[in-house]
Amino acid sequence: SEMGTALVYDEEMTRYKLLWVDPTCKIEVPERLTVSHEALVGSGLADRCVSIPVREATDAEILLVHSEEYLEAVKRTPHMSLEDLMEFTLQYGDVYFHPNIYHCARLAAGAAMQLVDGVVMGKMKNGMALVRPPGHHSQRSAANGFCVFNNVAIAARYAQQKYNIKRVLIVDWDVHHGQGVQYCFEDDPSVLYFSWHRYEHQKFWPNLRESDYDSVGKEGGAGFTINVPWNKVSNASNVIHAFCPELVLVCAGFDSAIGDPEGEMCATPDVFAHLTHLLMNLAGGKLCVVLEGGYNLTSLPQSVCHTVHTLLGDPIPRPVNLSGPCTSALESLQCVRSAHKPYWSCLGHKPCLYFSARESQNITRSHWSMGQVRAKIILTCLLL
Ligand code: X5A
Ligand code: ZN
Repeated sequence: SEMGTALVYDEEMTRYKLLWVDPTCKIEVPERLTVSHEALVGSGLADRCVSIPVREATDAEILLVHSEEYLEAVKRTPHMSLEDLMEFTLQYGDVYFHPNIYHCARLAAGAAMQLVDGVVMGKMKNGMALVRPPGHHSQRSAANGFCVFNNVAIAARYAQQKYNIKRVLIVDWDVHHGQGVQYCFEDDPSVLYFSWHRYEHQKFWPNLRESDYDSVGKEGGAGFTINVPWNKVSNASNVIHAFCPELVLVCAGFDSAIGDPEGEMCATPDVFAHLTHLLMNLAGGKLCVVLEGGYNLTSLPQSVCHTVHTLLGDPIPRPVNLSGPCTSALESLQCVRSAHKPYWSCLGHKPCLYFSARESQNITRSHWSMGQVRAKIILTCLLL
């Protein structure tokens, strides 16, 4: 259908897995993709989308973000013995290699670009790419955090180069900080990177100093990196509108969803309908959602379905009550705001946040409800 919602998926990306024992990596399984796709098919959502085939990213496209040495090194992995693969893996953090992961990583980056092609050329209004491996932790010369090539960063550069798009917004709602995306664009004002992530004063992976709110970008890109470490919050929607993106890409991790073994949060899957809905109001609706994390095989497919439902224009579930975050989150809001004030005149006025003290207390007490708090904070920062 014309101007519909694109779905980019290929079963080939399920054909790699962890071949040795590694407790850190065992959650990144092929079933993440199969259950998500089956849920879209079973609910009739897949039929309502326009299927776009994947393709392999070319060398030149991968080199938009990665170094030649790194690409050449990864290219050798399909021919390695198990022993060599294990050794190759050891130089990177929280990632594994497999003889077929290089092929899948090329397809994952290619899928993100296929989605950009469809949306930017106006064949579809928006869309989602279901991919493995994820991308947002991978860096110029490093695999990291289950990621090999930085799918969304490559897609952003591709959109700029091929379609002359000047301003790309990347929203990262994965529970982890996408440091790979941040490094790629930290000195570049043409890509605004906005990430919410669990941080816990550097106790949560990837445990980086530069994931904090005071990393705002460098040189010409100062003000164009916005980090909202959990449980700190910013009124960033003014900034996002002032930036006036021509294209919005989402690093869509669903590892903040309920029951996720990695995120340990409890956002209900309908939260992702709201996030999607809010982002659909930017860039004339040009929205490309690309899968990153999400490791609970029940909540992941539900979250994916909520996202695609919303992309298709179906009514969103009743809005969650926006009564708001705790005092420490409000304090942190001020931190993010003051860190960004030198760069954005729209941050000059005070945000008006309305919260009930009773609920704030309830939600700050138990770890279990952190996801709910996070959901509210996210919605609050986007709505204001
Ligand atoms: C894409 C993603 C998480 C890696 C966690 C490693 N990666 N502890 O969610
Ligand atoms: Zn993640």
